[in-house]
Amino acid sequence: MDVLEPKQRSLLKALEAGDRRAIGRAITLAETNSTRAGSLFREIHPNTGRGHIIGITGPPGSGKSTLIDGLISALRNLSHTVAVIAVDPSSPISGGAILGDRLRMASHNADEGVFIRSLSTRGHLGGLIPSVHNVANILEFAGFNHIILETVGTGQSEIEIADIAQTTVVLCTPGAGDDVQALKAGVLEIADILVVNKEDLHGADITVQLLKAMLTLRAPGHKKAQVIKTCATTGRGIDELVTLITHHYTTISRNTDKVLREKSRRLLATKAAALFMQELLDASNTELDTICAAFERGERTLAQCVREALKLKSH
Ligand SMILES: Nc1nc2c(ncn2[C@@H]2O[C@H](COP(=O)(O)OP(=O)(O)OP(=O)(O)O)[C@@H](O)[C@H]2O)c(=O)[nH]1
Ligand SMILES: [Mg+2]
Repeated sequence: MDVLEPKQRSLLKALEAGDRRAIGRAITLAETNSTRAGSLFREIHPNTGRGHIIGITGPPGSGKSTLIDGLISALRNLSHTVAVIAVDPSSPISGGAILGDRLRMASHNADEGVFIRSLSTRGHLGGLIPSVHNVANILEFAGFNHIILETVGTGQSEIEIADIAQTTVVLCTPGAGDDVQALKAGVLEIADILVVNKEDLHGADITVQLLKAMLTLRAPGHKKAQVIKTCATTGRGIDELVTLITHHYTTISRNTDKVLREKSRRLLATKAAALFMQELLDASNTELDTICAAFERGERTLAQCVREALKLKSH
């Protein structure tokens, strides 16, 4: 049982009360992945699981931030609180996109029931999972009903996000043949809801038909995904999207759902990989040096060395 330092104890109290500065401080701890944060997160974790984590992903410029802005308004009208984390897996915190996101959601700045933060995950060992997961937990602990994770759909990151989120929304735009093609590569598999945003542009209906056709090709027994059209700039379709998102949440059961169990397994595996990697890279690990030396001399294959390193771990 960890004993929290008095400073951490008071941070925890402030967090529970939803204090915004405390939330900011805790997120910074999660971002820097500091070892001191470990005991804090162990305290937070059992008290999470009450928030609905929604992943929103899609190609650059497909309208994710604009749509989220509309979602925030719709959820606030229902008196729900909303936190948004714009996850940027590639670039360090800088002006550009992050500033754009802030401006796009600026109308909610003065609202106590809304919290928006960008998270740079570049340089994190083992992908995004450890920090994003901790940040989502912090926001749940601070009492937010919905935690929206925005991430650009460029590869692995959105698939990782889908393991954290209970509901995953994938955006694309009409007529963007390349976007729809790109969806094939795994992203379609993670979608609970597919949104054709920018429905005001030509070809939205064809894109919807195309996506529905692609969905029928998913593996049998695969979860059903809904397809809808939205126009984020005018707000058309957003109420329907909120209905689909909340409905999806109520239909999944956290403990028994097969899909959730798969997610938990992947989450666990990713976290384990990150922790193991950290240990392996620890310079004081002399036993590992022996294994490395055998590899360098060509006495063992890489796979054999990995197995030996894993054995070290279980001792
Ligand atoms: N015509 C039209 N334009 C839209 C719609 N939704 C968003 N846009 C515009 O598309 C552009 C990109 O929107 P963003 O919300 O920044 O897109 P994003 O997916 O968050 O972009 P990144 O975070 O950079 O990947 C902006 O100029 C929006 O005004 C829509 O429904 N119709
Ligand atoms: Mg954006």
